[in-house]
Amino acid sequence: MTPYVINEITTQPDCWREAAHLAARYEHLLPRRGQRVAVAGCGTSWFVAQAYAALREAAGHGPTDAFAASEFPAGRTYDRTLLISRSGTTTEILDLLRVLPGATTVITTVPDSPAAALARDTIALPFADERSVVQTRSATSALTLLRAHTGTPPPLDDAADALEAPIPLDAAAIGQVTFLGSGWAAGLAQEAALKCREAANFWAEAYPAMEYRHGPIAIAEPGRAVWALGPLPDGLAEEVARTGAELVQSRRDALAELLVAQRFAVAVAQARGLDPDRPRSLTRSVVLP
Ligand code: F1P
Repeated sequence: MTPYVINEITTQPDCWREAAHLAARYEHLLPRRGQRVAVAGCGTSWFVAQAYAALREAAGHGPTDAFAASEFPAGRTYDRTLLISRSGTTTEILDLLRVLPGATTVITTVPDSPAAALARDTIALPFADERSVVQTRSATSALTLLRAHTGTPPPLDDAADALEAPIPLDAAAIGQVTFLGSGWAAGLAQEAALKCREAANFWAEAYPAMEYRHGPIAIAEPGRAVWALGPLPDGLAEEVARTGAELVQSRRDALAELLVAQRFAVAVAQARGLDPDRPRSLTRSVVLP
């Protein structure tokens, strides 16, 4: 049987179109320019939060902090707090919603979830929900909505290309991948690495690109790879080449390049005889007793 995640990956451009339209419809629920904003999530949703925070600040919309929901600084106040949770059932998200003061908005694929009931406002993307445990289109659609709100439309041409392009590494042979990205793409690099760990039990790491020289490069060697989401800092490609590791780079928008990384993660799972929809030790969301 074809894994659900394959259909979920390939339908991302359609979901992104719809998500970008929602940015206009939910304008009144999204942060205004100049507001101090916090955004939190767990797992994939935390990495979406990181990417959005960097995007919003870079667009000049105001200070934006991203937190793992469990690490939200108690007592800190913001003009708006966004919580991202596909399921709307994650324990840390619900715990946070119970204590947060002020304007909270949940972005979820499940409009009647417990998180939606606790939040002041809900932005729902039911069309982007998944059957796979592994998040793909729900996360990229949430980010596309938030990105559209900062003024950037979805990179649909690059996404179409990313879904057709050959997977740039031999999924059956490569031993390790480190994903790198700068600014908003640092969060996307984390998400790409998480996809590999979740879907394929594959050793993948991620760093802000300029951090890579500060230790992680020691892992690079022949049979391993470094994969850039977005442009690399000057000189880094040459340094990676000297290690003997493969370097993957493209001109695609970093969010579109994430689709290639998602496809790679599924290819590794399949090469290993694993079901990428049912990752070892994972459930759709973490619900603690
Ligand atoms: C968050 C999450 C997923 C992860 C795993 C457990 O869920 O951490 O990112 O892949 O399946 O749950 P959610 O709060 O976004 O529903």
